[in-house]
Formats: sequence, C-alpha cells, structure tokens
Amino acid sequence: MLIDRPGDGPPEYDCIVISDLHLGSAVCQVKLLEEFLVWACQNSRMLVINGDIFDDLNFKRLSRRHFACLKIIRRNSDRPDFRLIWIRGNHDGPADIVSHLVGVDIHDEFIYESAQIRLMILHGDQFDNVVTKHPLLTAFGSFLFGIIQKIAPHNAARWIRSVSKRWQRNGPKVERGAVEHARSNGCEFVTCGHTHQAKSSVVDGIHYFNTGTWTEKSPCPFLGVRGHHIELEFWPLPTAQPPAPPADAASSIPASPPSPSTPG
Ligand SMILES: [Mn+2]
Repeated sequence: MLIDRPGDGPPEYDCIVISDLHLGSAVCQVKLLEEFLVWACQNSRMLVINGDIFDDLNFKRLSRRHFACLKIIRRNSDRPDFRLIWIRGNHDGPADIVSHLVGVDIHDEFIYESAQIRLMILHGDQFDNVVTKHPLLTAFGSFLFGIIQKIAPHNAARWIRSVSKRWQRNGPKVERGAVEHARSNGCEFVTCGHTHQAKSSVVDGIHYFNTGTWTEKSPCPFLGVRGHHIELEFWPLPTAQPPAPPADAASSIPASPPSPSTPG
C-alpha cells in the first residue's frame, strides 16, 4: 500500500533515524510512535530504525498498537520511492528470525551517503563492554528492570538510570567507539542508540548523535537529515501537522463552511 504525501512536493527529509523503540515494553511510547512512523514515511525518502525495535522476542507482550507500528513498517518496506533500513540492536534477537517476521533485511551497520555527507549508522552495543563481555549479568539486569517496570513504569526507568550508570549502558564508551569507527570508515558523522540518552556532540572533528529512546516521556528523539543539515529533533515537532485523514473521512468534510444561518 502506498501512502500519499500531502501536497506534490518532494519529501522534506532525505533520511530519518530512530532507535530503541522497545516494542513490547510497558513504557514504549507506542501511541506517539505510531503517529511518528506515519509522518516519517510520508515526509522522508528513507527511514532507518537503528536497533532495539523490540524489547525482547516475547511477542505475547505486543499489544494491538505495537502490531500497528510493525504494520506501518511492513507496508512501507517495499515502496519504490522510499527506503526502509533496519539495523539490529542487542535486544532484537537473532537477525534472521526477526527479518522473517517483519519482512525487512537487517544490517549490522549502514552508511548513509549523499553528495554532501557520509553518516555511519549503527546501534552502538558493539562498543559497550558491559553488554558484550558480561551477557549473563546484562540478561539478569534486564530481567530485574522488567519486574521494576511493571511496578512503576516511567519512574522506574528514570530511577534505574540515575542510581546505576553501569546498568544503563556506558554512554562515553559508546561515543568514543562510534567516533573511532566513523573515522576509520571515512565518515564525518555517526549516530548510535543503545545508551537511551539523546546526545549531540563533536569529538575531534567527528559529529556524534545519539537518538536516545522511545521509552521515556515525550518529546521523543530522532535524527533528521536534510541535505548537509543533520540535527537531533524531537516528536511531536513544534510545527507537526497531524497525519492526513483517510480518504473516506476526508470526503465527509464539507468543501466549504456552511453559510451562517439567519437569525430568527
Ligand atoms: Mn535499547
């Protein structure tokens, strides 16, 4: 199914990157996410989902709304005028299983390249040795986190992050590793997720962006690329237009306002 863009102009964005959706998690901002995905598929030439689309592979935790997000991704994955790239994250499980389920190929990393820029995109867990060297400890941490989330969803997410930086992936290490990796691949821009902390910095001439997560209260972060202009933005946009209503709903709206009735 093709989604028509409002107006006839080209999409405003060349590429949009989001990460750490954690579908299936009780704290995923799924209502906002659904609205954002519809908008992004209408207003960008490319959407990159940079890892941790799922919280885990227990699909019983996916609600109707979570499936609606997957459906948007699926129905936009084979459009000729749009590219959807999915990069694996440490929560996503085996790439071959997930790519079957969603009908999209999964990459370890992807370089967005235009006449103006080279942007390295990867999840970032590769540079976090708490996750890579201590998988059992990390699994136990996730298990505990899941229990606490059920008791006090949003407060728990914030509390855990403030109490233990160690549990919450190592931000500076991810940033350093990502910057080095970008440099060795000839990219002046790099973006990761994984740390769940949105960030934008310049390290030794390399621009680093972290697209945070969609498990915190709104506004939720994404990376927008327009020509040579790259910046972290947040949804809802201050100027966001709500998605166009479906055709049948639009036809029921009168073309011109009803004429004022005469008093009497
Ligand atoms: Mn994550």
